[in-house]
Amino acid sequence: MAVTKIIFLDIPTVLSVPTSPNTWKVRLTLNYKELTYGTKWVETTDIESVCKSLGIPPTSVLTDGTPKYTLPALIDNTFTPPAFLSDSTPIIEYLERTYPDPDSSRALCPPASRALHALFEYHVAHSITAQLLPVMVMHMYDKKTPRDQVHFRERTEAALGKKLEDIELKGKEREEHWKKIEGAFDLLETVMRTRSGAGELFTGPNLSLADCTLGGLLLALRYDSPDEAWMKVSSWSDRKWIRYMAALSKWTAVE
Ligand SMILES: N[C@@H](CCC(=O)N[C@@H](CS)C(=O)NCC(=O)O)C(=O)O
Repeated sequence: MAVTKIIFLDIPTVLSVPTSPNTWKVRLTLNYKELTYGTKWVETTDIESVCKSLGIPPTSVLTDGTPKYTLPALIDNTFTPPAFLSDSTPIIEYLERTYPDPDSSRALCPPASRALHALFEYHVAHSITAQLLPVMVMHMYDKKTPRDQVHFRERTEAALGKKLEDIELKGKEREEHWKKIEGAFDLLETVMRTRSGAGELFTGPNLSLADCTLGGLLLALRYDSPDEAWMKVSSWSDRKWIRYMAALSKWTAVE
């Protein structure tokens, strides 16, 4: 039996699938590259202690100077010394460098595209991801494991000074907020329509780093909130996002 040398750290939920957009971004890459890997499931509550014990680096530093640890993370034991990685984009760049596809048209993030990809990530983070909490907070909470629910409630309520239930927008305000998010998705669809050639993804039929980012976000919305977020998103942009997810489905397996 082949020994699994790549260990991918992801966050469990009460579903049979993860719901973190950032971990999905790397899982899509691993599946697209057909790499053999095993998942180590780590609840959010344990990310810091597990990463420290394994030697995985933090991804940022908090205002008080404490290092912050996040998932996804990845350990690659294929080489000596092994690679210990965190942060989705650097992990994907490592996988791309270390396991390049012989067909260069299948490259996820050629070095010449890095600046455009960085701009894309910035745009999605600000126009979509940063807008989601007031309409997604309880859906996110519901899908977390019982331990992570306690951890998420404590940290989010302390950071925002409100109960989770009061962060959630209701009624007209909620619908207006969704409309704003719809506008951001429509803009992406308009831009994607300017591309010639076949395929629903950003650069055609093959995956790019931009698709890992957007695809990870769409998967998170679909699994965290099938009855609200995904119902809405799937009706937007002339049903573009249904076709987009169908194109992505080849790479969404969770072993
Ligand atoms: N820049 C990081 C961000 C990763 C991130 O924020 N991950 C979240 C899960 S989606 C996390 O690990 N949160 C743990 C925490 O906040 O303690 C990346 O792109 O990987």
